[in-house]
Amino acid sequence: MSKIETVVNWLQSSKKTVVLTGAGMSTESGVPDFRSASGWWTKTDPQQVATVDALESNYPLFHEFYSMRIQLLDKCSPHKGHYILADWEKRGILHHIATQNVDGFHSKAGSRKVDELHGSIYTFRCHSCGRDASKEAFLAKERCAHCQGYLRPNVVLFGEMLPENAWRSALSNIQSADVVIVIGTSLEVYPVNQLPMMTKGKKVYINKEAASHASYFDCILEGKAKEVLMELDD
Ligand code: BV8
Ligand code: ZN
Repeated sequence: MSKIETVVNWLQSSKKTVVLTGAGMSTESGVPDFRSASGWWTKTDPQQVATVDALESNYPLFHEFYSMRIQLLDKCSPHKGHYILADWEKRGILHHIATQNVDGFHSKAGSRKVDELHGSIYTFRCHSCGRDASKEAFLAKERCAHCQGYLRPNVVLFGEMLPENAWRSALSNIQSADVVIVIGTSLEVYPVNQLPMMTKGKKVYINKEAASHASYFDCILEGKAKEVLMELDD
């Protein structure tokens, strides 16, 4: 039996299937990932743009990095793989998605049960007083109308805590799953990289290259997320 047939059998007999995604889930939508050859962190030092210190000590660079990503994302959209996962939720094959992605593509494709572990690049707040802010105000580099503080997207920067509810939900869903499918992540970022170790039963890893975390996975499907999901969905 091929690996794909094995995973399809797991999906059909699983009572609870959870998917964990990273930036490799969106590269086929035209959105760069972070750590592969064409990733953001090969061109930009994350310490210079994706930390609280970067925001507070070099706001122009922080603002330029996130504005550029928002403008790129505005031109991209979910691909077939996102829609397959949304359809699996409707058909009762998939029960929950935990994503590190901030692009909102799973929800845009119709998935309803999605935990955004690293927040969203599409909602904004004042970094000082926490008041909500608009995308237009952020892109126009306006200051907070209430306290003149810096505006920022609601992404989780390095050193910041993950959203409590999303983290707890992802933890309990993955721990109680029969099958966990991990798609398009290097699993380099803590604490999300702890999740695969907390699973029992069957775990599937879909990346372009073999997982450096192979020991956590019962099956490694090489290949691109969209292609593999389309094969699994046939
Ligand atoms: C926390 C901002 C406490 C949002 C991101 C020293 C100093 C400070 C902190 C630390 C430190 N050492 C460790 C830490 C903790 C730190 C961390 O892990 N740093 C590491 C990297 C050194 N973590 C944190 O600070 C986190 N907070 O720890 O708080 C805490 C404790 C307990 C419980 C809760 C909290 C905050 C982490 C979030 C940081 N924010 N970015 C943004 O701008 O997007 S991280 C950044 O990496 C993104 O958010 C991204 O989602 C995340 C993970 O990356 P991946 O999604 O895995 O992407 P990557 O490119 O790495 O991999 C893609 C893979 O897909 C590749 O393997 C590629 O081959 C593959 N692929 C590509 N295309 C495809 C494909 N596969 C299939 N198909 C394809 N088509
Ligand atoms: Zn404010």
